[in-house]
Amino acid sequence: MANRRSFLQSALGIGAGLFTTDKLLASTPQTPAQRLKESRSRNKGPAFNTPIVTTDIGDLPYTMDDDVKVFHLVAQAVKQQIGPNKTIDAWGFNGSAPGPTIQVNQGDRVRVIFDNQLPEPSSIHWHGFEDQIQYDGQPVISQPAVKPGGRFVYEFDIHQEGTYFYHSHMAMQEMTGMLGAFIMHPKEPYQPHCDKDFVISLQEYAVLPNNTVPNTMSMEFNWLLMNGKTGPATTPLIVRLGDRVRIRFVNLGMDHHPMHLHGHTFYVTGTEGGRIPETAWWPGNTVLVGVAQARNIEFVANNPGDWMLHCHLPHHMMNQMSSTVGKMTRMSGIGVPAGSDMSKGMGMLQGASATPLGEDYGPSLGRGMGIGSTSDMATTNGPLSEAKAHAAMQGMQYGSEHNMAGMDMSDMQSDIAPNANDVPNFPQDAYMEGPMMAMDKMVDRPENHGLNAGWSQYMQGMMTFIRVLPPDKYEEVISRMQQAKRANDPYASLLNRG
Ligand SMILES: [Cu+2]
Repeated sequence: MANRRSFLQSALGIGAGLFTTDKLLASTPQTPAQRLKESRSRNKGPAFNTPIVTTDIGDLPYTMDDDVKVFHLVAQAVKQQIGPNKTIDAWGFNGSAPGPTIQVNQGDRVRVIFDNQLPEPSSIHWHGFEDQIQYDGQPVISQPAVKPGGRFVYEFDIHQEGTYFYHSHMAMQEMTGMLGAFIMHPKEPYQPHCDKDFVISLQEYAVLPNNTVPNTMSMEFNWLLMNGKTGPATTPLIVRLGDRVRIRFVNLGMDHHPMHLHGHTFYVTGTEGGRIPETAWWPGNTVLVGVAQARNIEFVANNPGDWMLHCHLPHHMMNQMSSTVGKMTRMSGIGVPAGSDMSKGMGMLQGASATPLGEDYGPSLGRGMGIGSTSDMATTNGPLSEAKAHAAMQGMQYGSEHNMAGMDMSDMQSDIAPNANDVPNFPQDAYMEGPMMAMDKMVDRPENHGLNAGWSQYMQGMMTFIRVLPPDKYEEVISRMQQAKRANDPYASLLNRG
């Protein structure tokens, strides 16, 4: 009964505003199982804000200076591994792109010490903040540009609530990864209580197949990311059957993303302007997250299964999309350039002079100025000689199973109909799904435990799972996540609860 009484005190909001999330979590006497049961049965849960989980990214830690929460945000060049065998040179914050999520409470005083370790000026804009002009982060217009090696200190009294973000206000820096989520938890916790709360930042990059540097001028994107990872490297969202779940999408790129959830109907409960009154929530299974917008969705995960959560633009459900690659095709008869390695079979690594992928030509994806142009120049983003390709794709030269540089495309024949070549529209451009693309082992992690073998062959681009697990499977996955003891685990706040 003691637990019950404590729960009711919490539910009634007694003293709720006085507690930070961490303090309240530490002092809440119920076991996680009891707490989840209560919240499921009542739909009006304990009066605390569920800490946010930013899969694959995590949080920016803070220290206290009297009553001020102090964050130290460092802009820097980062190596961001976006998928198996694919690491790009992005610009981000504190080791990742996107940068770590900042979580504060409404009413907090917040200081962000910003250090610029980039080779050019920068500054940080706080997207959606009703802040003072000197902290708005527009170089020269509202503050001095922060020079390489320089520092600027931002100060905020947090009076808003909702899903916000921070980013460089310089367009090319935005396009190379300089953004992060900034969550303002409300003083009065949202009702109904959500058992899980996730942030997913949506990004796209244009990176040529054998390169590491995003082409920030390009309008043709071939890597589509959630929290800095592309499917199947995205870490699934783990929830327990019956949990009420909130997902906050943040978009700071060049494309809009219709985010679609399988198996459930959700309500849109918040925007980049904060909470939507309940009377104005609208139901759906797809929410369009436009550029510079945030969209919060909530639903009760009442349908067990491994459900896809993904952008529904077909070209955003693929990796390595590039019109300069040509047909990715299969060994199926006469006239189809397949059946040999990537260089001979597809020509994608050949460097004949004056071709779009030639040795003497920075490939297109927006960068080339036209064949023969005197403005063409060698860049870190090209060109595509086989030798350079192999140097840039060392991770792809594993054992025979994943030796893509010397890949035998006859592997792809196994699931093709004998008359495939007689069927109009076969082979499709960039047809890449199938057994050859399975890489379950390469993306193995506790959160993937129990997925159907071969799952990874049909998950690419801006895709992940929300795994709605019955109690026994949920406990098993959570236990494996705990045993992994990963440093700076983005799931730490959830794992520490149990
Ligand atoms: Cu999309």
